[in-house]
Formats: sequence, C-alpha cells, structure tokens
Amino acid sequence: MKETACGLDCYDACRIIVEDDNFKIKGDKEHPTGNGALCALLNKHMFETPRIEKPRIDGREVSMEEAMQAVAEAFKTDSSLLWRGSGNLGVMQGITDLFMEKIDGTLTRGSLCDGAGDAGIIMGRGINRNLPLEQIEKAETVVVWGRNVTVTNSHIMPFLEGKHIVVIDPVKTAIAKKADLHIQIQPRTDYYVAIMLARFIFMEDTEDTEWMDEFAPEYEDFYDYTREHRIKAILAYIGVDLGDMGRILNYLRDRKVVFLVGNGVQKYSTGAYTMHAIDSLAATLGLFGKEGCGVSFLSNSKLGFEDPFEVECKRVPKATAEFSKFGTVLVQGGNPAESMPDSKRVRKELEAVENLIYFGLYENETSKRAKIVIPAKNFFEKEDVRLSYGHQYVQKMNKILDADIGISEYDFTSRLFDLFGFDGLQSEEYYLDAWLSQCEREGEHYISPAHQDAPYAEGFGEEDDEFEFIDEFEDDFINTKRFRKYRKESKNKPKDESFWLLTPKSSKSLNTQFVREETVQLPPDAGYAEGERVKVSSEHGSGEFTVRINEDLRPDCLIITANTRGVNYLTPSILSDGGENACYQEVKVLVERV
Ligand SMILES: Nc1nc2c(c(=O)[nH]1)N[C@H]1C(S)=C(S)[C@@H](COP(=O)(O)OP(=O)(O)OC[C@H]3O[C@@H](n4cnc5c(=O)[nH]c(N)nc54)[C@H](O)[C@@H]3O)O[C@H]1N2
Ligand SMILES: Nc1nc2c(c(=O)[nH]1)N[C@H]1C(S)=C(S)[C@@H](COP(=O)(O)OP(=O)(O)OC[C@H]3O[C@@H](n4cnc5c(=O)[nH]c(N)nc54)[C@H](O)[C@@H]3O)O[C@H]1N2
Ligand code: SF4
Ligand SMILES: [Mo]
Repeated sequence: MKETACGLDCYDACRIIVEDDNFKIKGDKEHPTGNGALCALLNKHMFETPRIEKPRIDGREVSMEEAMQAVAEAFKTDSSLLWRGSGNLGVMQGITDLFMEKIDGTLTRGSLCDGAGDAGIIMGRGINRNLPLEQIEKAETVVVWGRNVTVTNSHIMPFLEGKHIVVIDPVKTAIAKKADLHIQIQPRTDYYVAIMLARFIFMEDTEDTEWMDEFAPEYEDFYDYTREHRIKAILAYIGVDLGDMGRILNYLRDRKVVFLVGNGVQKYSTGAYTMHAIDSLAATLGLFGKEGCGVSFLSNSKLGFEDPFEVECKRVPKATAEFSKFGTVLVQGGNPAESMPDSKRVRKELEAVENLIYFGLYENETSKRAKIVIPAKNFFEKEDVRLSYGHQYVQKMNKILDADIGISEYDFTSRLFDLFGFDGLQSEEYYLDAWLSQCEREGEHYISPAHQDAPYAEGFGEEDDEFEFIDEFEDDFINTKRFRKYRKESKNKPKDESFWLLTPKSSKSLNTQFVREETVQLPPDAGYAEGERVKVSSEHGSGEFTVRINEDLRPDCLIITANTRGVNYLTPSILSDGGENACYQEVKVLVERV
C-alpha cells in the first residue's frame, strides 16, 4: 500500500491510499480532513481524459531531447514570459521560476482565482491565515457565503453536520436547499449585505464591544461609516427586506459563528472591498480568535514558509497578460486560451507569440496554438509536496506510477539548466525536504508552520496589531459609459432584459480539465425551451450554447459553468481594485435565439 495526496486545485487536498497491485485508489478515512471517499474527478474523469503522449514541434512528433533543445533555443530570445496555471497544486510546479530568474525572464502577479478576496483580507487582518476545519466543526451557525460547498469542497460536509446553516447565494444551490435559511441576493451585492448586517448589529447593541476594545478599537468610526449607507434603497437593491435581515441576525446573535466565504463574492472589480466588509462584519461580532468562530476563505497556503523558489523577476498581471509583447511564452499547467477572461483578446495575443510553449497533460485550446508541446507527468508519476488553501495539513505526494510519457517540472528545469550551462540547481530531494522540514509535526502529520488553532487570538498582522475596519468603497460598474452605451445599442430591448453571468465550477471538471460543457442554464420564465440553441452576448463577445432550464435561478441570472467552451468570450479584461484579480462576473449578458 502506498500513499499520496490529490494535486488537483481544490479546497480538500485529499489524502489518497493506493493499493499497489491494481492501482486501486481510495480516500484515507484516518486523515483528519477526509472521510474515505474521493470525488468523481479523481475516481473517474481524470483517468478517462486522454493524455498528450509525445512532444511536438510545429505539429510534428519529436523526441523529448529534440523538444527540450527547441525549448532552450526559444528561451534565447530577449523577452520571455512564464504563465503558470493551477493544473497541479504541488509546490514543485514553482521550480521553473529558478530558470526564469537565470534568463532574466518575466513572471506573473495577481490571480485568476482568489486574488481580490485575499487582498480584502490583508486590508483588515494583515495576513490571510487558514481557519482550521476543527474550529468550523465547533461552530453553532455556519454562513455559507458564495461557496458551492457540495461541488467544490465536498469533504467539508461532515464538519457542517448539526449546525444551523445560512446560505447567501443568488442560486438555490444544493446546500441552500438543505439550509435553515437561504437569502437569494442579487449578485454583486455582498458588500451591502455585510454593511447592512453590521449596521443593524450596532443599532441593536449586540456588537462585541469587549473584544473590539482590545482588538478592533476603531469600531465607532466603522459604525459611523455603516450609517452613511441608506437602508431602504440598499435593501431593495440587494433584493431583501427587513424581515430577511432579522432572520439572518437571529442566527448570528450570541452564537459561535463561522463564515465560509467562497470565490463567488469576489469575481468582481469590487471583490476586495466585499471581502473586507465581510471581515468587518465578523469583527463587529467578535468572531476572530475564538473557539468555533472565524471567517474561512481560500487561505495563503505558503504563509510561514521560506519559499526555496522565491525569485526577483519582473512581473506582469496574470489576468490581463499581453502575451504578444514576448518572443517566447511558456504556459505551464494552465489553459489561458480558455481560462483567462476575454478569450478573443487572449487568443489573438497567444497567436502573435513567436514561440508559444505548452507544458501540460491534456490537449486544450492553448496546446492547439502552441509551437512546442511538452507532455507533463501527472501527480501520480512524480514526487511533490501538497499544501492546502482549505486546511493546515501538508502532505508528501509520493510517486506511485512509472510512466514512459512526459517529464516532471524538476527534470524540465534541470535539463534547461544543463543546456544553458547554469549552475546552482539543487537535487529534487533537497527541494522536497526544504518544504517538509519547515513543517510542524502532529503525530504522523505535517502541519503548516503558520498554523494556529484559533487564528488571530493574539491579534492581527505580523505583530499582533489591531483589526482595520473598512472605510471606503468605490464602485462605478453600473454607471460606466461603456456599459450604458452597450445597453442603448441593444435594440428592441426597452427594459432591462440582461442577465447577470454567473460562472461557478462544475462537478465534472476541474476548471477546464476533464469533461467540458456547452450549455447555458436559464431561469424558467426567460422564455426559452430546454435544448434550444441561443446566442449569449456581452460587450466583450458572444457564443452559442444549448439551453438547460434551471429552476434554482433568480429571473435576472443565468449560469455558464467554468468548464464551458467559449464562456470567457463574454468576460472582461479588467483587474479587481485590490489584488489584481480577474473579474469573471463583472458583466451583464443578453440572450437571443439563433
Ligand atoms: N469563466 C470562468 N473562468 C474561470 C473561472 C471561473 O470560475 N469561471 N475560474 C478561474 C479560476 S478560480 C482558476 S483557478 C483558473 C484555472 O485556470 P488554469 O490555471 O488555466 O487551469 P486549467 O484550465 O484547469 O488548466 C490546467 C492545465 O494544467 C495541465 N496540468 C495538469 N497537471 C499538470 C502537471 O502536473 N504539470 C503540468 N505541467 N501541467 C499540468 C493540464 O493539461 C490542464 O489542461 O480558471 C479561472 N477561469
Ligand atoms: N468540482 C470542482 N471543484 C473545484 C473546482 C472545479 O473546477 N470543480 N475548482 C477549484 C477552484 S480553482 C476554486 S477557486 C474553488 C472555488 O470554489 P467556490 O468558492 O465554491 O467557487 P464557485 O464554484 O465559483 O462558486 C461560487 C458560488 O458563489 C455563488 N455566487 C456567484 N455570484 C455570487 C455573488 O455575487 N454573491 C454571492 N454571495 N454568491 C455568488 C455561485 O452561485 C456559487 O454557488 O473550487 C475548487 N474546487
Ligand atoms: S479533486 Fe478535491 S475532492 Fe476530489 S479527490 Fe482531489 S482533493 Fe479530493
Ligand atoms: Mo481557483
């Protein structure tokens, strides 16, 4: 029997047990975060997806030697960019940065994923710590806020058992159907939800002054700030009434409360403000550093580690990278032609790159455009270390299978060092150990060096500082001239017939890996029939999709999941106000028959 950990980009980072002889895999029941089950992505879809087996140059299959020679040749250009996706979350993905530093290449900054939320957390708490599952288990109320837990984070479900569940989500998700209370808000209004709840808590004197006096003393200013917001107009904008607010407060008042915040609240230019407002609400209730309380988001898994792959390089924003400015672009573990916003722009940019190198497992929209294609090894076929943004456990990922195809990130880097005659690269074991040796031990488990049982119990930031409340919010999306002009030009549509684009994850794919979709989910009263083909368009582009009717949607929302071909033709090339994050849902779309 051998063990490893799942490398897919997911909150759970499951421990995997492999029965040797027949490669039968199962989840590790004994692991503190697992329940013995693995999800269908691993049990089924990953192994049903055909791999790239041979390296290619200009469509011609070549040996790995020849392909790596061509990669080295391509990196002799003056300007090169490494754009790394999140296809595998093992730390060894980072090793290619060491080569980029040697050639004075460019890396990326910001994120397609959680950058806005992370920036909002830093604004209030100084650092983004993980809230342990063991603390979530002790809560009385769990507010599931823009996280589709049954799909994206299924191993958290046992930790939610027996709790009061409140869901804040524009969609009646599976967890919303089981919840004590579901508030089906208009998308992109979470900032206001948080500010209104905080205002009411101050009004009824149920704020935690004792805790705030010590850890968040500027709370009077925050109360004043919440009072600058007009109640009636804002509740109408969110799509709730005073009764809804009262019902939420009943579950928050004098209880141990956890907010499980997901990516949904921060796929907007205002995402950082929103997260900061949610944290400020939590501070008003005194939810930090106490048993059974806290705010959980995607935490900074590298916090507390000295990163052996840390380098000084120029960087460009990941979500709006201008690929055509570089002679050579290496795409590693990602599919920007499909996963980045604004596919029309991105594809044109990628096609203008002289040497586009794709290093990955599967054919996709990016590999099709690449001059050089290098097959990777999957996470069962190489050594690695898995950190997690959803819990504190660090795991050694052991090589389970010998594969003839592909090359590991370590070997890829090592060959480039050899071909360029660079020195300074340590052994693979050295780097694996550099990560593992920094961990704490808890019995047989490795624990992140930043782990705290009750995070922020001593204070915030590096030096036990105070919590900083939100005191500003800027938002001009609805009033942008461009958007108004676009609406005006949408002829024959006198009233607002546009929909919010919701683009959450699918249970059959991991972003664009595995099963792909071609549907748009519409509310029943939108006037379309199941199976009909429609064109969905925005000011950025359009695409054709097959209609599926979804009764769990508000009348002003539609869903196109993240694994749907063409979804990002609809999304904008803009960055969030904090965190340089992609803003996939900062867009309204129109639907018409084709
Ligand atoms: N519309 C919309 N777009 C989105 C999102 C959304 O919700 N909606 N979500 C965004 C988010 S949160 C994220 S994180 C991004 C993800 O977007 P990307 O980071 O681009 O990830 P994927 O599209 O899943 O592509 C991963 C690729 O990595 C390769 N790969 C897998 N394992 C390995 C390995 O071990 N080594 C190497 N070299 N390659 C490997 C596979 O070939 C796979 O095709 O997408 C973003 N895009
Ligand atoms: N099966 C599967 N699991 C995955 C992934 C996958 O592709 N497939 N991807 C992984 C990755 S990269 C990530 S980043 C995580 C993300 O996992 P989640 O944090 O769960 O993010 P999403 O799937 O985008 O779901 C967001 C939820 O927010 C809701 N939502 C949308 N807009 C709003 C809004 O304005 N306000 C509020 N309150 N809610 C809103 C959506 O309806 C949805 O229920 O999942 C990881 N796990
Ligand atoms: S994708 Fe997530 S839930 Fe599925 S096996 Fe991997 S870590 Fe576990
Ligand atoms: Mo993500």
